[in-house]
Amino acid sequence: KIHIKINQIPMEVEKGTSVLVAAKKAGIHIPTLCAHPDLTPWGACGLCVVKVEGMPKLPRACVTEVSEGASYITHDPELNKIRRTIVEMILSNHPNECLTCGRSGSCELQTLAANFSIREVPFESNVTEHPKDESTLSIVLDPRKCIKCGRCVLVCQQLQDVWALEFIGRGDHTEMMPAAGALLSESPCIKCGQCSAHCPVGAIYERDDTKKLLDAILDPELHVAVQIAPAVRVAIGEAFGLEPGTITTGKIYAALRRIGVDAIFDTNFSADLTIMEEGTEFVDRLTKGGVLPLITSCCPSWVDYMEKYCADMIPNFSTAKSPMMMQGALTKTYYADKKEIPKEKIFSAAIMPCTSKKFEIVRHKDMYASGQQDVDVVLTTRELARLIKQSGIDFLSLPDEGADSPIGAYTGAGTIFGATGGVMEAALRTGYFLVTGSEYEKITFEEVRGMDGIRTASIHIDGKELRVAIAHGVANVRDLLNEIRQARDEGKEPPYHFVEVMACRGGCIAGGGQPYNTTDEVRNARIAGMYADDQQSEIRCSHKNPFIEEIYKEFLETPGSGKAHELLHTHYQH
Ligand code: HC0
Ligand code: SF4
Repeated sequence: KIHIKINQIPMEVEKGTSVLVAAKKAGIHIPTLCAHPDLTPWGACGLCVVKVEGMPKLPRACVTEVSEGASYITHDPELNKIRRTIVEMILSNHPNECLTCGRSGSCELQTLAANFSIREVPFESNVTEHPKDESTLSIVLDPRKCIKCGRCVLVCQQLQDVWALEFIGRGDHTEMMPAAGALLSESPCIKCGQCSAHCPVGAIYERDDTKKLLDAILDPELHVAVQIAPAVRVAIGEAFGLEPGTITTGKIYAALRRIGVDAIFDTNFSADLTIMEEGTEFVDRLTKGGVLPLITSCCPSWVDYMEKYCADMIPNFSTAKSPMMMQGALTKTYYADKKEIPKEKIFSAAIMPCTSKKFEIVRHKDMYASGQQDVDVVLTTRELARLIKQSGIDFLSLPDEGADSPIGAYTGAGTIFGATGGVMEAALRTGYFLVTGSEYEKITFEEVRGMDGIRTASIHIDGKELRVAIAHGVANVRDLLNEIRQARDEGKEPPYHFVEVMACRGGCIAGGGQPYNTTDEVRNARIAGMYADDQQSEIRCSHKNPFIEEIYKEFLETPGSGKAHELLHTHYQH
């Protein structure tokens, strides 16, 4: 432990703690535009300068470790003046477009300018002209608004190991963009949107598709059906002042009805269906000697990464579509038939925590399994929050409503898909039943939960050992894949039977389209919300969802049937 004083308050902190983090522990907020708890600090913006008693220079709190006996001053009129000048200089290079900026109201630079009472900028304005990059369906890059904090580059390189964004150029001319002037669509970008979730300003943001949904609602010819993803329900409340992890499922349904949607379904229903299809595929491979490990494929950024960088693993991928795409295909077939609505008159929308889902809906011709585009538009959690606000809905005072039938009811297994390890746990609950024919009494598999980047566990079912592995955050995947490849190339038994991968740290609860300010603390709270939703569910195993049993009986026949393959499975390409 190290003993320090911050603003004359004595405190004890762990060795290696930065002054920035120590101050936060003392309840003192030092401003910064570049540091983020997910990323290695690099002292780029200079806003976090502090004073150390007895020392002439002003160290940057984010990259300075506390030293024994030191006394730090974090705020005084002189430091305020320095910080104000830094903000003014950044503003002189930043376009004055707050009114039409997607980050207005949540922009960290705007907040600083407001807090420092900046009324005019004393420096000459110098905004670099650069066209927007709108080449992907998921995110928009607006380099003119970039303040060169580097968060997007660090997240793309450190958390995702993708390197789509790089520091291009030197000094004042540095730009954060794909190498060699390429567009994002030509870069290795996997559309995870983590850059947009970490950008403090409006330089990278989700493509806004709210208008597409509103236009469909306005069209009297169209029947608008919306599904909501597992992770949305534990995060959207943050946009209305609720704590991360608060479950607001019933209010989301109610809000969508008031916005004018005709039918409200839940992606969690299809998560249960995915378990039936993927679970059957797994048990089939296990018992008939198919390619193992089976690797989950419901995360579109992970699919994009795999197709681009590890196509040799395609045989390992589950052919089951993601729950979102299954739900879309069923909306325009099973539901359309039941309601006697022509499928071309159905507009199918999805609310997702993810920017990559915007691209998944057109990623392969299999995404048109109904004969139409199965999902017409994807809105992220952030977009839905805006839509609720612009619709004049007081979210917090909404009643809790239910989803519509028959593809709206879900089990606890469906909901935990949103957390890292959740797909694995849901699959094990049903896998146990598929293998043994009896129910697993304990229901939960705590050994696959947690936030370690790679987790492995041995599960014993019916006297057989099942080895499973879970990775989240693409940077954690490489070692795991190499271990699997090595065993394969040496003709050895695979090190695992079943592997779950999610591209974002924490899983979908921390997807690139979730409310801002996601840290591990927030991730853990949202994950706790997912497990609480599971715990309070009456039915907690996918195979026990009565509507799943019904859809097989009425429409899909059996898991893995020809019809199931036609609608619910997909192909991958090199
Ligand atoms: Fe996910 Fe999904 S769990 S990818 O993380 O599998 O986005 O929340 O909707 O499709 O269900 C995201 C979240 C989903 C899908 C589900 C899966
Ligand atoms: Fe990198 Fe993901 Fe952003 Fe693409 S979307 S640039 S992969 S962080």
